[in-house]
Amino acid sequence: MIKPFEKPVYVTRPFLPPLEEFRQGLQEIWESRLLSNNGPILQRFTKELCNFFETDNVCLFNNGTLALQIALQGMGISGEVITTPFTFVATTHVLFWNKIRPVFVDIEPDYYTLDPEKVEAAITPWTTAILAVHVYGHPCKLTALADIARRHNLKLIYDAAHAFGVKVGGKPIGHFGDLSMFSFHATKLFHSIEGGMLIFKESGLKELFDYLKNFGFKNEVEVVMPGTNAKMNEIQSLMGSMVLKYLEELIRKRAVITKLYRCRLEEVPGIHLSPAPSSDIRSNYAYMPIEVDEQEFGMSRDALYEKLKQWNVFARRYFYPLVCDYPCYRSISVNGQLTVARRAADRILTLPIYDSLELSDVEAICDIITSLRLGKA
Ligand code: T4K
Repeated sequence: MIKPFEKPVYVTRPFLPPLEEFRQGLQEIWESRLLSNNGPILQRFTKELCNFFETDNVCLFNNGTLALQIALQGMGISGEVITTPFTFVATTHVLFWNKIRPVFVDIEPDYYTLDPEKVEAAITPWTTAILAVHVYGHPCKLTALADIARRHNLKLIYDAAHAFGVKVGGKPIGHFGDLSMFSFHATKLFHSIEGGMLIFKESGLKELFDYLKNFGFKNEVEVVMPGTNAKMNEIQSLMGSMVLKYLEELIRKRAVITKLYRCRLEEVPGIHLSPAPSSDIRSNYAYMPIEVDEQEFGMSRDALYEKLKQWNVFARRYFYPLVCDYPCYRSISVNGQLTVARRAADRILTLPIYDSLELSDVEAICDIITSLRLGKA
């Protein structure tokens, strides 16, 4: 008989730097009394990220949603944008806030990213951009999407909210496409409590994004455009800067957890995992998605999700329902059947994964899942 966990095991827990380290950082803020508006810690953190991403084209924001919303506005994206319905709602909301029509197309079945063939088929004279998501940190079909964007003269924008630390062919994932947005939300592998970042090709966008996130101020008396307020503050920057120091260690720990999950679950009938990534990809192990086949497993994904709660395990159905099924987007016609996306939304459960999750807890979660299949639990 497997015992329930004494304390809830959540899908994620944020990494926190040692409190004493953070306190020392706060000391600097207490002395300067600079809390926001392009303070010294934000400037330092920006430089650290420029080094990390090997580019000067970095702009920080108070969250990923506003970062992406401002990106679309600054780049002048309009008309229709081809995107995925299998994502967090914010990916679509930023289009709505820019009065852009989302065109939802299907995803591919291995890594759940936009299917390039479906993208190409959905292009119309009104299409101005592709907004693809590196969902779970899985890189999109980068070459195929870049080829389509080039041939049709479209901007290629990546929602890389899940992909901090991912590299492809040795290059940081932010180097692909015209622009990438990263979320630094507390639930992410890398976080700054809340926060967001844009990385982009065209250097000229930096000034524009800086205006847009700070009310359009050029100086004390000049407002050059109607901007909003989307600035990252000093405490967020401090947290981000401290977490960055631990990033490699966090990724290493998650790699070990992922390996154990894969080893325990890949042979379980009715549980399907994405293929291991190709050797040129450095993963960040941000999420641990499994697909549950109701027939083979003997229980639906939703039943498993509910059952796990009885053991104090709070997995999540990222991403269910599909964005196009939320009432606010239901009136938008979708392109094609979205067969793969619907299947993913109905079958995927994301299991707990975070640096401080003990391997013995991973074993216990796998024991619960396998025994539920056999009807023993
Ligand atoms: N694009 C994509 C593809 C995204 O996934 C996201 C965000 C965005 C864009 C937008 O970026 P941001 O504007 O958020 O920077 C969470 C996050 O709020 C959201 O940031 C994230 N995606 C999404 C995938 O997940 P919830 O509603 O699932 O979070 P919540 O509060 O239920 O947290 C999940 C678990 O994490 C909790 O059960 C316990 C744990 N937790 C959470 C928080 C906030 C902690 O232990 N401590 C914490 O402080 O949305």
